[in-house]
Amino acid sequence: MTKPATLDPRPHGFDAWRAREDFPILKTEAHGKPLVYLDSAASAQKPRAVIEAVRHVYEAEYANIHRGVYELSEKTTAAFEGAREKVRAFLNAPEAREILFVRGATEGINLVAQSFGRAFLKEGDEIILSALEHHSNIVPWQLLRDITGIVLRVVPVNNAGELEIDAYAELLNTRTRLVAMTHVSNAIGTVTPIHDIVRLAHERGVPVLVDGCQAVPHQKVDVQDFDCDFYVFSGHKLYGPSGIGVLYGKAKHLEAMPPYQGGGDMIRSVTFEKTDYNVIPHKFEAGTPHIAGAIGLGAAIDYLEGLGIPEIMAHEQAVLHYATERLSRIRGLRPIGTAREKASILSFVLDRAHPHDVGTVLDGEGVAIRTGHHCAQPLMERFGIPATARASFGLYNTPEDVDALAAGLEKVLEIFG
Ligand code: 7TS
Repeated sequence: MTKPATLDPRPHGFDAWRAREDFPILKTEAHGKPLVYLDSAASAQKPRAVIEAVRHVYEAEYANIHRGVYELSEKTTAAFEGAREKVRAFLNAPEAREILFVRGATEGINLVAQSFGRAFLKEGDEIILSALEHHSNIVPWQLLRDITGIVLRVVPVNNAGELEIDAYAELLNTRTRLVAMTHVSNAIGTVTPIHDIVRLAHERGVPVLVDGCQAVPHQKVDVQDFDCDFYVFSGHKLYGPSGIGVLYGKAKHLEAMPPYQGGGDMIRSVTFEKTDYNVIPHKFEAGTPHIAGAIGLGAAIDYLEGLGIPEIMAHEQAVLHYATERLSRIRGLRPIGTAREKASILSFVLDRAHPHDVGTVLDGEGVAIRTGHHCAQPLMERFGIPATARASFGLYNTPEDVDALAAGLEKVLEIFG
């Protein structure tokens, strides 16, 4: 296949065509056609380095952690804690004890809602969210609202899907106790101005939780530079295993917060009368964790840093621009989300076909995209639509993938046109 002249294959010191070789699944077929995977925002595919790291754990280095006095358990513990250190460096967090392993972003947000929220928030206190949020950053706060009587305030977005920062500044008031905001919208790709969000909140002494699920795969994240109080992401969107994720929290918050779950590993001593809790991070890691998952996530971080995150970002931005231009030539296609700053996520609707029909026709062509509300129903409502078709690009996507998407959409028009 010839590469479109509009996109130099290796303009950024990054070779996506070579990187594709690292992902065995990209050699598979769907409906007898080569798989064109355009759903990395839902979950990214795994490079061989991650698959091998997980396999190595189970074949050679597996035992339970933090408890065995024997060599094998010590080795596994060292690998698990080594992964924590890799995450610390990846986020540029000051200390490894500020990195909590959780099941994913969803659990990380629920942890903050149930621990920080129940301990420190009371009736009438306010939390600010945005219209861009994934349900994972809405529902945990509603559960907290049902228990405590807090009030949720929502920052609107403009027609391009950009956060209305002036409205945000106005929502901040003396009752605001927390801001919980996405870094990148999963549904439409908008990148939010995290520096401004944090600065304005901190001017009022309000802590900020950032949902970084869709940011970490696409850009360098530095929690000290952002100065955010909490940052969450899921391993599976970062080319790592599913069932493992990260909650970064400033030590001063994590130390003040009560445990989220009780069980093994999170205690120092237990009697029937009284339990002394362990230090952070262990206080928040009750029970046997996803050991191989954490180690696999560490391998994913090594892999990405080997390729270069700025280089990956430049490549994905080039693919995004190529796709935006290419799809603008599809008759009746309307992009949803046209923010100036976007991650490589492209949502759209066609005036002649429902997104689910678009997804089904594309599937027949081997092209995997996500259709639906993307767990962001309030955002769909904002745009007056029930659903979109969404193509999301990872480091392994190329202009040929965009061409396959465009060809599939032409087929949709033939059928529904
Ligand atoms: N926050 C954002 C911004 C997300 O995109 C997602 C998942 C979550 C939280 C929840 O992550 P989890 O790993 O705990 O489930 N987003 C998507 C998506 O866009 N398509 O499928 C899942």
